[in-house]
Amino acid sequence: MVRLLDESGAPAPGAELPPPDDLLDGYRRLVLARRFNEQASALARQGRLAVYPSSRGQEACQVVGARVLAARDWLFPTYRDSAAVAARGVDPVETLTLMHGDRHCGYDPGLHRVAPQATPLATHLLHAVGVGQAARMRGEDTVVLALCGDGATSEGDFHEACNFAAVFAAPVVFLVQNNKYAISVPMDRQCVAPSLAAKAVGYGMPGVLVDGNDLAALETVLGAAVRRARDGGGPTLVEADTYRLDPHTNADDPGRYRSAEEVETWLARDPLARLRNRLRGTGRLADADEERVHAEAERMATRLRAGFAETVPADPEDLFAHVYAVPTTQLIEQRALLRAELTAEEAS
Ligand SMILES: Cc1ncc(C[n+]2csc(CCOP(=O)(O)OP(=O)(O)O)c2C)c(N)n1
Repeated sequence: MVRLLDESGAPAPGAELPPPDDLLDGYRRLVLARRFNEQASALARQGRLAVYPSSRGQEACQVVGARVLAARDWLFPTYRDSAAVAARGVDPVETLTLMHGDRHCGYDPGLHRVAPQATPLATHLLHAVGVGQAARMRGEDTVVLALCGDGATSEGDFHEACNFAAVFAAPVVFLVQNNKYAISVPMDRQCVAPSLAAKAVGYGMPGVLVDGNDLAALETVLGAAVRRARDGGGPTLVEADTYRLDPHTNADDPGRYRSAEEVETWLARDPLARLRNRLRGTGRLADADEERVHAEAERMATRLRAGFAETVPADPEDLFAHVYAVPTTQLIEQRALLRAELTAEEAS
């Protein structure tokens, strides 16, 4: 496993770290992502968001895409990757529009080069490969970073995306955030290969296992994979060893499938504390820097609270409005049933 900074923030022997200014920017992004996760989780608890799948603990994986991708590249995120979307420069309120329960993703994917967050597991990996391959056929040097979880690697779509990308040398980097659980399903019920990165051998592409809580290692590994894809070298499968500290979503009770001790173990590997220790220890992160970063994070959190302070009444019939251009007979029947029930309820 590639690791450049150990859990205390000390460099591994012989480690070539990214330049200090890059680490400092990485730390700023980690603090923003952590605050984003905390604020979004609080909004979900208050009923201001319909749901929030938090990436607390996985922030290093979330923010590194923003540092390794160029403006012309594409990010393909899942429902877990709101912090990655925000890190890419999408307005935080627009980012959470989908989690608020709206029918659209809240931002312009073409403008930001960020696909809508995918809820169906792994389907977006095929879209990512298609976008990468199309860009290549047009002679562009665009790279696509496609995110997914460990559970998604058991889907047929994951296999098809990896195989197609490898055969056609599509400019795609697959980043699997192995956070150890697919809701309640642990890794040993998901896969018995030596690692998820090892699956790359079967597709004929490089596979790299990296410490997903070590921003320096992630930046180095993903940076190299992006350069390789841009230079026509084809895809790379990167597995990031990380952990979801929060429940799967606000509707999950993780106490039913994992121990408090296990969570404690991973709290000690926190990606923020590790990088902070390194930066403080080398004198690169002064008190004033910390204050500035935390003030920026608070401004972002205030903006999120303001953005979701109002509850806009929803029309229940909207459920049927954007499914098909021409609604099916079943949908028309269901809409009539709902209308009748709501009218009867109002009358009683
Ligand atoms: C095709 C499909 N099957 C099932 C689900 C239901 N589902 C939602 S999240 C989830 C677990 C996914 O785990 P993983 O890929 O490890 O990602 P994580 O949530 O841990 O980030 C499942 C099975 C789904 N969204 N899509």
